[in-house]
Amino acid sequence: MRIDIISVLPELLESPLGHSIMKRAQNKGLLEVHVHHLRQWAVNEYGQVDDYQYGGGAGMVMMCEPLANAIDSLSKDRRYDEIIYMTPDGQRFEQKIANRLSLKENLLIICGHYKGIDQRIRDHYVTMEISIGDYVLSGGELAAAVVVDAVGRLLPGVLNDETSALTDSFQDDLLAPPVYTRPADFRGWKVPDILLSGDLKKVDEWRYEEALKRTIERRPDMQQE
Ligand code: 6GU
Repeated sequence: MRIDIISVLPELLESPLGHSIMKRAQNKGLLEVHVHHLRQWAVNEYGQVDDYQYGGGAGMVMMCEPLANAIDSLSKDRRYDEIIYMTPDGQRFEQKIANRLSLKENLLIICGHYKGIDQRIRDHYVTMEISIGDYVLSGGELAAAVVVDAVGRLLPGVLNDETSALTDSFQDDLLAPPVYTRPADFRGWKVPDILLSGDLKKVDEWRYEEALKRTIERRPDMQQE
């Protein structure tokens, strides 16, 4: 999968996407992330990419022309499956959307800043608008990094243990069960006996029951089949 990102603050994306699993995904050639500075499509020598909003009011708006030129230019080299705009008024990001996006070949993500981007770009180019939750960030970059991470780790071959994405919280509309490692007794705090029993069927049943209990208690809003 290839993901292109348009941003006015590319530095914000480097660290989150340059480590651990995201680094491995890219080193293995399973994920390509290309961050493009919007300024290279600025309308003048000052590198202007935003302007005052029509109708007045505080806050700048990202202009049509640099964004349209950026998208047109990038679209010459490949056909994007989705052109995604990161915005707090978008569709709430969740595991099912990550799953769906992980099946695509080419994604283009636009990170907004200030008051956001000119509505006409949203109307004529953007195919999907994503929010990562009901709070406001200073820009779309951290949200884009969240989406790239959630999608990238689902690509076949990225995780070491191929089954481990399947047992994540949310993958079956269930939170994950508690986990333990050595020692079996730490300060008198014991690991549940069942996990030491070696009975894999019992362990699986216990994990399922714990996951269910945790989900009902903490997330009564999550749909139980
Ligand atoms: Cl995608 N962008 C911004 N600026 N704030 C957000 C967000 C996105 N999702 C939640 N808050």
